[in-house]
Amino acid sequence: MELIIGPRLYSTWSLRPWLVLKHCGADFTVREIDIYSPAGRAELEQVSPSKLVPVLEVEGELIWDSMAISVWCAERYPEAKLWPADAHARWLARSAACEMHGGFMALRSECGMGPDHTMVGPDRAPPPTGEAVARDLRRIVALWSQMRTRFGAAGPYLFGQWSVPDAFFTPVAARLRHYQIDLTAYGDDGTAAAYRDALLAQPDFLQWTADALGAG
Ligand SMILES: N[C@@H](CCC(=O)N[C@@H](CS)C(=O)NCC(=O)O)C(=O)O
Repeated sequence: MELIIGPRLYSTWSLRPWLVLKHCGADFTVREIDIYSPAGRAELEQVSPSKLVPVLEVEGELIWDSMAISVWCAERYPEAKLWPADAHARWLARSAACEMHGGFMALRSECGMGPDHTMVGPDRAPPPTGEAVARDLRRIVALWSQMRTRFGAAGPYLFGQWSVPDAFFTPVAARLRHYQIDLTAYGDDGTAAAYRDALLAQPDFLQWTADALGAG
């Protein structure tokens, strides 16, 4: 089984399924493609049906899209409990992960990741100023605070124990750090910031960080 990813320093989409596979204890190799180089682009054209990363190659099939890979993982590794056991929490966890998967476009574009802006490493950028990104940040603070308050008693993650939404929000935590965003300006009473810090402290994310900086 091979996970094909973009550069670890800034491929937010690639980080998500990698975290999910790690949480499952899956035995997989990683192929990192420099999608910003002509040779990497050519390789991507060969290996990815959508011409995007990530792609999981398993049993002769290519599964593209980070959510599709996460859904496959939940099927293949039920013991990893990738979604909360409580039905109500599970419904909301799926909503939260899907909201991240398909939304927060202003945050993504104004606080982009790429060769000049990395998810890991010491460089930092000034905070964003646009109203659209402020709306996204207020929504993230509200969502994180509500879920943590309601479901967070069993652990530091969004629904207490680690689940798929944590993988999807880890790149958001990295953007908040890189762009030095003060969440209190968006309504946080400290709950969202504590969750951000829990995501940044995940051992698997620290491994990704070390690998990214080692390769970078
Ligand atoms: N919905 C896809 C989005 C994947 C995506 O946008 N990947 C970016 C990587 S950071 C990409 O491959 N970009 C290459 C390009 O746009 O040419 C997923 O979740 O896997």
